[in-house]
Amino acid sequence: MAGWLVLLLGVVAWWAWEKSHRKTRPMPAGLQEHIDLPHEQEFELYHNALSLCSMKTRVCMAELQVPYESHHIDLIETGAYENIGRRFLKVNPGGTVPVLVHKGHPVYESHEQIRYAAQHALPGSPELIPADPELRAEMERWIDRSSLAGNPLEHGEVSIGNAIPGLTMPLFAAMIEQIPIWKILEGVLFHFDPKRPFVFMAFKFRKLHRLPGLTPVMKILSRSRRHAADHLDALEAQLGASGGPWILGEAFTLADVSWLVIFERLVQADWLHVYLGEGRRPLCAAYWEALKQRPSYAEAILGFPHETIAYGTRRIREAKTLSPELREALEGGVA
Ligand SMILES: N[C@@H](CCC(=O)N[C@@H](CS)C(=O)NCC(=O)O)C(=O)O
Repeated sequence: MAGWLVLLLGVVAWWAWEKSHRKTRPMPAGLQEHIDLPHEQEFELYHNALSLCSMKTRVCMAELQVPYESHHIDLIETGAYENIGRRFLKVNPGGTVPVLVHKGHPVYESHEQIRYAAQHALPGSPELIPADPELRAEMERWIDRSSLAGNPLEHGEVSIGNAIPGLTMPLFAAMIEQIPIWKILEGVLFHFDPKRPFVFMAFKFRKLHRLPGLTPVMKILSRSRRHAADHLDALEAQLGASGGPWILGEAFTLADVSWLVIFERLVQADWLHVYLGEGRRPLCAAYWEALKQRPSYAEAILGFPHETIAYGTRRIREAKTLSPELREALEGGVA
């Protein structure tokens, strides 16, 4: 009995010590000149293969042809909670990726990172911000309409970026099959938002085919699907108005950087056919084909393959093929 008590006290003491050394707090967006981080290159990027926002900053750096030191940080979906480890929290006490570091100073929030990188790229880098103030304002609106800001499961009506986490839930559920429970437990103990690890636990226990039984998840999913459809309709109209091939017309801008990764996630989570299949939104379909031809797509997306993402996409496709009920639950209704 005394032995158990000592063990229990030891565990609690360890947890309390760890917790006090893994303090997180929301960080302000943009460049933090007062923070100095160790660095070797002018630009360094802390990012994750799956993360939508990380993909965006990688695509931006590739478009600008700016080299950077790459630090891959695992999230639980790709294998471990490295983002809430003591080392990474020194880089971002907010515990999220991506973080762009310029001359040792971090820039937080991917939509700020792409703006910052485009303004501080090397001389001779391609221009991704239009000089014309009206076009620039238009570009900003399309960046905002694809950014992930605030609570990732709310405000999908404002931005498709905030509808994406909801749409990614089946992919999370599939990927988490590959991750041992004890790794998710680390999140339960130390994550800044304890609800998130619990959701992953629920996915782990329910498994993909029983996802439709999780009513709150299905509510978020169907709301996110509706919001995504509305944003894609707006994009279809914009591509028609601008004449394409890009959002603002002839010039490829940060708005396109920001939307490229939205389409990539629709592929990864197996939604693309729902939104663009059978001739739906033909201008978006042509736009996505054109985006995939950009060298930045090969470099920043295909260049960072991840086994667990590939497994997750395969798994969703197989599960929907094997179970028409699952397909109907996930895909039926609004497109
Ligand atoms: N608004 C932020 C979002 C950052 C964010 O939430 N990143 C996610 C990955 S896309 C993350 O690091 N999540 C870690 C976690 O939930 O444990 C940005 O645009 O950079």
